[in-house]
Amino acid sequence: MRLSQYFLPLLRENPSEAQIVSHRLMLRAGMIRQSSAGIYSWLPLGLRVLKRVEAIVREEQDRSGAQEILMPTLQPAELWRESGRYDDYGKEMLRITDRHEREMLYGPTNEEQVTAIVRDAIKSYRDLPKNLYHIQWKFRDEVRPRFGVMRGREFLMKDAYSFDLDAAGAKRAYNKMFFAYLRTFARMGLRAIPMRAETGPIGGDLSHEFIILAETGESEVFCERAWLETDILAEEVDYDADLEPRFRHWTRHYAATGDVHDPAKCPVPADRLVTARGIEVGQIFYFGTKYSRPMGAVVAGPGGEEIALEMGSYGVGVSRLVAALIEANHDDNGIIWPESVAPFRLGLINLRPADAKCREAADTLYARLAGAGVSVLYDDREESPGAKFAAMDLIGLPDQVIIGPRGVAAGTVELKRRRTGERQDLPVDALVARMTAEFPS
Ligand code: 5CA
Repeated sequence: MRLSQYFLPLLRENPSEAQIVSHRLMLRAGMIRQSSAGIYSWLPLGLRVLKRVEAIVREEQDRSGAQEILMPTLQPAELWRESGRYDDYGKEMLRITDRHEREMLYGPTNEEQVTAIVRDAIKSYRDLPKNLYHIQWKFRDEVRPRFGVMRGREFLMKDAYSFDLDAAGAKRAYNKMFFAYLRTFARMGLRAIPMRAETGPIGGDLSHEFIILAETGESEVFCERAWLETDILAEEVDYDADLEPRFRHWTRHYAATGDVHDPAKCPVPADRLVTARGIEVGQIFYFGTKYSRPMGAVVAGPGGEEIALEMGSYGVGVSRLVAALIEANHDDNGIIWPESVAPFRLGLINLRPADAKCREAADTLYARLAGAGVSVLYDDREESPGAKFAAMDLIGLPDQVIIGPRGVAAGTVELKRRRTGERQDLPVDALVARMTAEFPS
């Protein structure tokens, strides 16, 4: 993509409404714009990151055996009356009336909707287990939407729902999601610690929140110091194996959110306990028959007996993750994207677009890299070098390749790694080989 043609409305000044660094940088880097309180448009650069985050979430869900569906954003109120949550949910639910005076709502979550689908389609124990997920916009009329997409009113969530015949099956489904989550966040380069958590309006008695420690986090959390030295899993997981021993291993260190932490009962001595703030990027729940019983999601067992389905639900804050990734990866000059979610692999800066030789060298390199499948944002604008460097640092692509008259004369380009600031001159062929070896097309 040529920057001269790209829609990238950068802001020079820090927007006054943004209180945390990720919100500031998302606005300054032209990733999002606010539409109304807690509701945002995603601009090209932001959307590319959102899609890459979504793709990692999707790959790890698929790998674990969950199947993707797509449910609507608007749901009928009757479904929520069946579960009893229509009145309980309170003001956080955005209620809508259609032209026929039918009561609808913009879904804050989908337990009811998916339970109705499975209830109508699955009648026999032979058709279980199942785990269905979707990646869809949600709406929660938060009292205090804040911090940009971190706590929005409209936000993108991956939510999965498992259906099993008994509690043991439901725990197997829970364990699979637990490991899918460890892998998902690890692939994004994030240290997300699974912590025992309260179940809130979703219900149930077993739940973990996946928490990234950050000073700007909204939750108060407590965990054993050993967690901070643990390398969080990205290794292979055999989803057909019994994951319970491994689950025990990964939950052996104490970690709990403020809602469930009880200092009087905490098993960890004070000198080994870390009290911190964290960002919740995912939460998983086991709630048994809370929805299946009132909604009649039952199947016939082997002896013809009725079995109410054992359920769990599993959420990832996809849009929140984009902000969380920035909280975890930035410096004074801007964002530093991990390669796995970067909007472009590298930024190509032509220092002298007016110089015919520089232009030809940069155009040729751009075409070669693009042809090899490397995503490149090519700064071909007539701007000062300082402005170009500042813009590239702000948007945080993992690598910058700089072309100037000196290098062109010598047949080299300069490679700058955004994270370390390390610079090196490379022959053009070596650069292309390196980029294509790292990212085979
Ligand atoms: N149905 C269950 C699991 S599928 C559920 O709704 N869980 S949740 O309430 O914990 O939400 C799942 C994830 O969505 C959270 O872990 C969080 O990362 C994200 N999330 C929740 N509320 C917001 C919000 N207001 N803005 C951005 N992300 C949010």
